[in-house]
Amino acid sequence: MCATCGCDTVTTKKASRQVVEVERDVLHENNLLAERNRGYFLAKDILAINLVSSPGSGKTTLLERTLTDMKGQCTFAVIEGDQQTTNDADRIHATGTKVTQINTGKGCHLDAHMIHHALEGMRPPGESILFIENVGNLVCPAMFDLGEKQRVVVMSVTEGDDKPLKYPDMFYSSTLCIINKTDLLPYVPFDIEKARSNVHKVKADLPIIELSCLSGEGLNVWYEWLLSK
Ligand SMILES: Nc1nc2c(ncn2[C@@H]2O[C@H](COP(=O)(O)OP(=O)(O)O)[C@@H](O)[C@H]2O)c(=O)[nH]1
Ligand SMILES: [Mg+2]
Repeated sequence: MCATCGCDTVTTKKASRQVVEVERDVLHENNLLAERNRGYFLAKDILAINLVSSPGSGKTTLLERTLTDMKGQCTFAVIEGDQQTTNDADRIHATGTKVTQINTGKGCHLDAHMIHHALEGMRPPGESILFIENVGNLVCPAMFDLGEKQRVVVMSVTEGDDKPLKYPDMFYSSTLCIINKTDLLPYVPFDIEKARSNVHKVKADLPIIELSCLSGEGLNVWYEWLLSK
């Protein structure tokens, strides 16, 4: 069983009821804190963006490119979430951006409480964009509002075009879907038409941006999206 959010396959009715109750309490408390974070972001004019995906889809690479290419146009800060290591924070630090790493230990997602604490420590500048890179996982982070304004789900062409159907909560709760690693399309059996259709089966109006952090193709569309928010 997932230690933090209680996700599990439940076989008995009683166990099922208990899981639902625990889940309700945990999520209720999280939602209250998320509203506090949202108020903080609003007051300071901070655009908070929660980046969610399975591990390895390219979240940190997308941030490295964005922070470098848009330097001078916007002020950025980053909160990194991983179970262990400061690897991603080190990569972000190398771009010259203010960054805080949260290690969740056995936890499979960031929650609003962790973000609240990180904000107290880092005090991101006003009128900025705050990226929050969530723990790589297409399940639990969907349930935890962090107080963000935008939730961006990143899938990559090496993961298979069926992922939106398998993990619909993540795609449904997002406000943008990025399909990354399009440079690999000639080499993998990924049907991009089917992927688009699967995304829209889950959420008909979810915008999709196709890009490659490696070749840079499509990044301008992502930058335009960011500036429009
Ligand atoms: N071919 C290719 N590889 C990429 C691209 N974006 C990221 N990667 C690679 O994918 C791997 C995982 O990237 P990373 O940013 O650490 O993923 P994260 O776990 O989602 O943060 C790394 O080896 C990256 O170099 C891309 O657009 N094309
Ligand atoms: Mg990462």
